[in-house]
Amino acid sequence: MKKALITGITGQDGSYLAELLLEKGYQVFGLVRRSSTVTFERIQHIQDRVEMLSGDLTDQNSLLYALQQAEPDEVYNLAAQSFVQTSWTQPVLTGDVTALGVTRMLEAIRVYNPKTRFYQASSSEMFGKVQAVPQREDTPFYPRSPYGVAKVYGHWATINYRESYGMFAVSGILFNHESPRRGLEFVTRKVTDAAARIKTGLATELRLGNLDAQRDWGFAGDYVRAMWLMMQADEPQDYVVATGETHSVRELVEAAFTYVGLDWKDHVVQDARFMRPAEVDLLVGDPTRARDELGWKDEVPFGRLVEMMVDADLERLRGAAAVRALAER
Ligand code: NAP
Ligand code: G4F
Repeated sequence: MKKALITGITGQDGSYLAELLLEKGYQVFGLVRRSSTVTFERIQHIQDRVEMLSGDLTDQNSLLYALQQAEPDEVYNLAAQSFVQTSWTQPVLTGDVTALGVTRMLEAIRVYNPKTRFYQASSSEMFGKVQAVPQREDTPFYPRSPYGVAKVYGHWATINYRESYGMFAVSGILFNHESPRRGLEFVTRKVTDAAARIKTGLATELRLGNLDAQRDWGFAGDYVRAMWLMMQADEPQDYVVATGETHSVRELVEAAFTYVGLDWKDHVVQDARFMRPAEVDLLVGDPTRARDELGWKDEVPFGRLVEMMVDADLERLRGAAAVRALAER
């Protein structure tokens, strides 16, 4: 039985990846950091099938200890301070976790067992102010946030350990991917949650920043398959994982509100608080290498993704309302 250690298992991608690896018969370990509240909401349904190990990407010894406990064949490093906006207010923490955390894990693997395969969650944010359209594996980086800068560091650290020590260390340059499990602070989930709230009478307006930004949005469940495929390849290689289609935030809002029968213009208010000091205007990836070499393809188109997320938010809010009504009887 293969063993995998996932950092960031309590996050969106960690939860989908853990499900996938369990389906494939892996023994799954998850690195979780100490918290005063429970953070297992996304993995509740599989919690008893996963072994949790306490650790933090800022704590070198905890990573070594986790490797000793799990003895994994594969490590998926998904943990990060992953919210771009927060990276301007917490740039040092973002660098510590999202950049140096990668080196800490690579060092732990090098010392403990350099034969362990390593996956790094790189990001299309590295392309930032894009130097080519669409973006490919060889497109130069131009990060536009402390988060993007930290991801460039992690990306090159991964390549450097591969080249310096011959480790099987790979980077997936993943474009935005979303799901009903997406954090509420990211724009897709903020929009689908708001559309559902307004539809059910719980809210009347949605405050957003830049409506012109364009993103290549796919479904997280599809993207974790690409991570696993990259780790099964004969040779370590970096891949762009994307749909190849781009949509603006305005189109996203329109799709979500139209789906619930509302006119977005009646509810959306632009708010300077959600504008960024430097914006990434346009992301669209070219996933040709992943398609040709890994046989990977996205399966959930943009419109279906938005509907799936709105449906899940409606169901959650209606469920909560039914519970409240029962309690008030
Ligand atoms: P997410 O939902 O924000 O999850 C982040 C995870 O990292 C959480 O489990 C969090 O734990 C954990 N974490 C944060 N700081 C940590 C620390 N110091 N030590 C250990 N764990 C820590 O992110 P996601 O959307 O699943 O993304 C997964 C990875 O892919 C991230 O590295 C992200 O930057 C990258 N990425 C994401 C996308 C995307 O569109 N989703 C695209 C490209 C790259 P808590 O639950 O305790 O907070
Ligand atoms: O949903 P977002 O916050 O995602 P962003 O910044 O693209 O980053 C996500 O994708 C990256 C991959 O490219 C990941 F590496 C990263 O970890 C994260 O998962 O914002 C998307 C766009 C931005 O242009 C932002 O300015 O939406 C725009 N936007 C407009 N109004 C907003 C809002 N974003 C948020 N979060 N909130 C708003 O109110």
